[in-house]
Amino acid sequence: MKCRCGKEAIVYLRYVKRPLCNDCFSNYYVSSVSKTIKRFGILKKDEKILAAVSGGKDSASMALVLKKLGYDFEMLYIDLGIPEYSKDCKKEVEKLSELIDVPLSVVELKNYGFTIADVKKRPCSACGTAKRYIMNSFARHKFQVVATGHTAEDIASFFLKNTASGASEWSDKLLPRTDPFDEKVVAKAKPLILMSEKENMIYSITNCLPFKNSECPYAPEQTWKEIVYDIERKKPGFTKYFVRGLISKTKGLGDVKYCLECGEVSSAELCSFCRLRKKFAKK
Ligand code: Q46
Ligand code: ZN
Repeated sequence: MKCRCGKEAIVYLRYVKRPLCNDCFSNYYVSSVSKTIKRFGILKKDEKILAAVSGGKDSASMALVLKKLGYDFEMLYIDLGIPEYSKDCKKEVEKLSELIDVPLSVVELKNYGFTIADVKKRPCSACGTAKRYIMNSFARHKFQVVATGHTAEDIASFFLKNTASGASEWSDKLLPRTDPFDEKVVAKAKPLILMSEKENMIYSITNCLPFKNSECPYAPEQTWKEIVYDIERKKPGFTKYFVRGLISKTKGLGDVKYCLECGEVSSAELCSFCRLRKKFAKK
């Protein structure tokens, strides 16, 4: 299988129906993230960003792509005190920091008097709370925004789980960026919100990024993610379209644009009717 540049392809992206070589995949990846960041105003060039890194492929990919796009950022690793796992992840983020030449800070949860290993019931819930708390308080004095490596699958599965459990179907966690409602709160951003885990995996491997390729021992069964993977297998592109739809559901509310051609309300520069006219109208 050849890439359209003529080199041997390393991957076939089913939803764009294209085989891509190493270089073309990397270019595709960086430009996709860049477009998403611009389209949804996820990050600004003049702000100082704190990138939360976990030792996994998603946040490693986020760090490299932010570096390539020229953003001003540093990294934070939170050592949750999970036996073996946290130590291994820390080694990977230290290697990453050296490789991409971006400063890394480490905060240990044990300095707050406990670790995730001490939490016997629902460790992931405690872990999420601890991470959010530490990220926010660490970032507050020096950074304007905290960026995390959430993927399209994270967002889609969160939405499905939330909706199915009867909880409110909407949540800030689904947004590409949330800005603070109080001066003690730092903005949160998800630059990889439209990238898939598979794309992050390929990007990490082809760029020789260090990452830990095994799950946290406390990771629960990922039923909703499995469902998302299943649909994606049957309907390539589903996850990205679904997440894009979720985002536009709120985006459309405060952010009205007008078509450059006819002036009607539109989500893009040209409204879909004018795009149709351009395509089909006889001159
Ligand atoms: S680290 Fe923490 Fe995850 Fe481990 S304890 Fe659960 S939430 S599974 S992203
Ligand atoms: Zn190519």
